Amino acid sequence: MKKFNPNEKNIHLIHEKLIIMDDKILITGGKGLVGSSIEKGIKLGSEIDLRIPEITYNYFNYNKPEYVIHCAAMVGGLGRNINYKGKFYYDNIMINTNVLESSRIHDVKKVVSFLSTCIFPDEVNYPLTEDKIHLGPPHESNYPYAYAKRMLDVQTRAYREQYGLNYVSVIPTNIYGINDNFSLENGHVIPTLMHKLYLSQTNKTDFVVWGSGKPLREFIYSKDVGKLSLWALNHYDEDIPIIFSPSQEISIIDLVDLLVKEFNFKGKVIFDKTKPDGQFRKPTDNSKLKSYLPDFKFTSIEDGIKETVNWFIQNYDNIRK
Ligand code: GFB
Repeated sequence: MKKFNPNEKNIHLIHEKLIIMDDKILITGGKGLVGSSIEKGIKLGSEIDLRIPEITYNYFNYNKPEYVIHCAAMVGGLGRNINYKGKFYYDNIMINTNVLESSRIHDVKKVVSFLSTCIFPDEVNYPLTEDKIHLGPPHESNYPYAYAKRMLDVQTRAYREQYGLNYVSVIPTNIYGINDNFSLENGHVIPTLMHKLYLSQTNKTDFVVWGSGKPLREFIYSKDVGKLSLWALNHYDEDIPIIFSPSQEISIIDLVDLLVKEFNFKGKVIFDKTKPDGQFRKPTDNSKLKSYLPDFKFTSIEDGIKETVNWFIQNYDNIRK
């Protein structure tokens, strides 16, 4: 642990625990699902276009953040990934490259970057562990996003090696929660199905779900990701990424049952098999995280969905949709 320097205003040692002061942490993508769940830091939204090197550089030059939690990305559900493959590659490779390079040039002490479990190979021995990221091609539905995120892992490790920078990355599974994007075309499965159910309830129409319902997914509540990313900023220093997941799978059919119950929906549920199922499953092994935080309590999917549905209904007029 670095010797305490009283002149250093933004770092305090409390009981040997490193506490980084609020105004020195920059949260890119700070107004999105993940960024807004982090209870610290300067929340940077899309008002600054991080795809443009000069704009990114000038922002860092002017604000001089000392720590960065890098959540900014072009994201979306299965449908958006399939329909915007070029943009998913370009936007994410540019945003990540600029944020890490501007961080390096402006002496940012630590960057925590976000990957996703969809970057893992589609065909690999399950469960997914951190050492398997580059062992084969990702699923064809989202390979541009997956490779751009894999390159964020590569850039992070390269900067550690050449510049000795303590930059790290984390791999959350599918995230859901308040402040999500509830778009019917571009959203992830949980927010999109919530929106569809709400409309079916209101308009007395059938509730149409994509695909067979057989795929399996793991979900983590955004507030848990917020806590874990601050933990990583303060305590995770390894060169390989770490998986953030409760490592519990649920089928889309069972997820639909949970949502139908939460909305007390009595109408017809239809599985539209003309729509894609995407990757069949992405089961993770979270024992690395457990080795650090054996007592971390993940929010149950029932509680997370209940809280998100209440927030969704109360904020319907102002949500992203
Ligand atoms: O959340 P989701 O869009 O992303 O879809 P992925 C998950 C599953 O939900 C798929 C089913 O099996 C879909 O077929 N599903 C059922 C629906 N109804 C719907 C619906 O109305 N909308 C959507 N979107 N899905 C993404 C990656 O994959 O996971 C991203 O493409 C990112 O890059 C994200 O990594 C976390 O889990 O299939």
